[in-house]
Amino acid sequence: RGPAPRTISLIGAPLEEGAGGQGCSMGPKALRIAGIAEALAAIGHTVNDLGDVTAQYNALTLSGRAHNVVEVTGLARALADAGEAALQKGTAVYLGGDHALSFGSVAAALRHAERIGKPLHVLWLDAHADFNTPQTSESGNMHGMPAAFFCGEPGFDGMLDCPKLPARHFHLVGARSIDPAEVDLLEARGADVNDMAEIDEFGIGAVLRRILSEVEADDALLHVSLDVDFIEPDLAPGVGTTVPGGATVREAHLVMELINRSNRLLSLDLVELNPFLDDRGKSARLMVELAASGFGKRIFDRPTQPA
Ligand code: Z70
Ligand code: MN
Ligand code: MN
Ligand code: MN
Repeated sequence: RGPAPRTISLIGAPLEEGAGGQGCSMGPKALRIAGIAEALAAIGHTVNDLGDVTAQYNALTLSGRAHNVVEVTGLARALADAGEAALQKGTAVYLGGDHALSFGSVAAALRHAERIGKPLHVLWLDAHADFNTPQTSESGNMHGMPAAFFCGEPGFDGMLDCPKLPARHFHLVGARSIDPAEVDLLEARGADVNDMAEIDEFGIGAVLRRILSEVEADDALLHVSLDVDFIEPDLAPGVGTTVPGGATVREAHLVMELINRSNRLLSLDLVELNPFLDDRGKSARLMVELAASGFGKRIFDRPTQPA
């Protein structure tokens, strides 16, 4: 007996202009080769791969540092529209692409939640907070900014329209590399920051159960954003920005299993996979396995591999 069947739309977002280096544009292809559609279908879900979105570009400048804002905005707008349509039919899984794609995927979730009159919570599984603005960012890389955008920080005028997420509905888990300006902003806005020290002290299960109980108490929908660098770099090397001390395979699986059990999942980002840096598809396969756990694959369904 498996989980209740869902209709899942896969939407490719081959964005790399939000990151500091190249390679994430190959992420959607790598996730498809690693079997994302097959893995979700094997659980019993109906999977529709909508292909990669195509962006249209319009002139736009922001004040401060925001590299490639035209490319990021074009992709994000196309993704927000495609995502919004997909969410009318069921669940969306976004195949990234760097983390700036979440400007669009979270916009879609916020628009959908508003339309059906439910609150949204966002679970951000990441070594980073991605809470910079063009004013605070040292790097200018827009993959470090989506959470500040959808929580309503100023500095993103003209990018795309969506309702804003209350910062206390932004649940950051796995953080271990937050810039000083981000620390101040997260604190001032009341975001829910759970760093690795808390995971070590209380266990990731306790942290997740507390977050999911808040989602349940709000009768809310949940968007999950999974950055490859949430996981320990040795286990998932296919990412441009590695920070030691990440989640183990077991911790990451437990997170996804608890998300599945909550039955609140609206949409899922799989982001920052850089196949150019990966080790024989290892990170791509792990991301597919984690996504499958989020949609009801059980740990005892896994085959034993030959040595
Ligand atoms: C840094 C910045 C970041 C991801 C790196 C790093 C941001 N805080 N995000 N990798 N996914 O440049 O803003
Ligand atoms: Mn990120
Ligand atoms: Mn990150
Ligand atoms: Mn609330």
